[in-house]
Amino acid sequence: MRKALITGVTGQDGAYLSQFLLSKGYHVLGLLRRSASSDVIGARLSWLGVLDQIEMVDGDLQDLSSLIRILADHKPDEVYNLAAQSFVATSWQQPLLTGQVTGIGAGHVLEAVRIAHPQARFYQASSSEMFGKIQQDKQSESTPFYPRSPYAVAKLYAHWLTVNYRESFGLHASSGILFNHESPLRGIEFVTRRITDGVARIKLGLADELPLGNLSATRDWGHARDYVKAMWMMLQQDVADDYVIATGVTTSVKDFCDIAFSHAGLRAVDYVKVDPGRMRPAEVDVLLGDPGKAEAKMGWKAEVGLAQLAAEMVDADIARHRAKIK
Ligand code: NDP
Ligand code: GDR
Repeated sequence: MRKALITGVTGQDGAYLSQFLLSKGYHVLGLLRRSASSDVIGARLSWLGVLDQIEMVDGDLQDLSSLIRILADHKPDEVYNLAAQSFVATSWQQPLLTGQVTGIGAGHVLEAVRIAHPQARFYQASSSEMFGKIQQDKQSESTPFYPRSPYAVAKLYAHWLTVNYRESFGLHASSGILFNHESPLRGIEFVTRRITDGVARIKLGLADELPLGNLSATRDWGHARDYVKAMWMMLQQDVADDYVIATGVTTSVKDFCDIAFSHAGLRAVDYVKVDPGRMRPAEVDVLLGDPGKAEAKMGWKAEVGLAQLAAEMVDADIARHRAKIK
């Protein structure tokens, strides 16, 4: 039975990747950091019905010794480094913590692999945020990076360290440059989920407006379920490499609002308010990915379109709020 270690197992992608790997017959190990709220920490895994099929191992991305011990004891075939301080807005409030976890933390995982189990195949969760102030209209693996937040700077460190460990030590280390991907399990602070949760609360009479920040930013949004499959595909390649994972379509925050509100029979214009306090110190205005390499080399293609994604998220949020009201 193949064994995979997932850091960030309690997050959105960790949950979908666990479900995907379990369906492929893997033994899944999840890195779990100690929390005083351990009763709620597996909520996403429970939602997908996979929590009790995962072996949790105690560790933290900031604690190298715990990672070395896990790699030495369990010798996983594949290591997926998904753990991060992943919210861009918070990275201006906690830039150094973000650097420690999102940047140096990836270095800790790479070191643990190099020291304790270099045969493991390694996946790094890189990000389209690294393109930041875009240097080409459509971003591919060869587009120069221009990070616009402490988060993106930290991700760039982790990205290049992954490339460097592949070239220096021969590790099978791949970096997935993933564009935004969403789902009903998206964290509530990210814009799509803020919108679909807001639609649900307005629809059920629990709120009468939705404050948002920059409505003109555009993102290339896909579904997390499609994207975790691409992570796995990268580690099945004979030669490790880096891949852009995206849909090739970009949509503004405003248009996402229109799609989500209209799914619930509402008009976004009646409820969305711009709150200047939600603007970022430096914005990534437009992102649009070119997933051509992933399709040509791995046969990967996004399957879920934006309307279907938004509908699934709105329906899930309405169901959640209905269950609370009852
Ligand atoms: P989430 O924010 O949902 O999950 C982050 C995970 O990291 C959580 O499991 C969290 O644990 C864990 N974590 C945070 N700090 C530590 C730490 N010190 N030690 C161990 N674990 C820690 O992120 P997503 O699932 O959305 O994203 C997964 C990865 O992909 C992240 O690295 C993100 O930056 C990256 N990414 C995401 C994209 C997206 O659109 N979703 C696009 C491109 C890249 P806890 O539950 O305990 O807080
Ligand atoms: P992003 O996602 O920063 O792209 O990072 P987020 O959903 O937070 O923002 C997307 C865009 O929406 C604008 N926006 C708002 N954003 C939030 N969160 N809340 C609001 O009220 C709001 N109003 C407008 C933002 O300014 C921005 O332009 C996500 C994360 O998952 C990263 O970890 C990942 O690396 C990238 O996607 C790819």
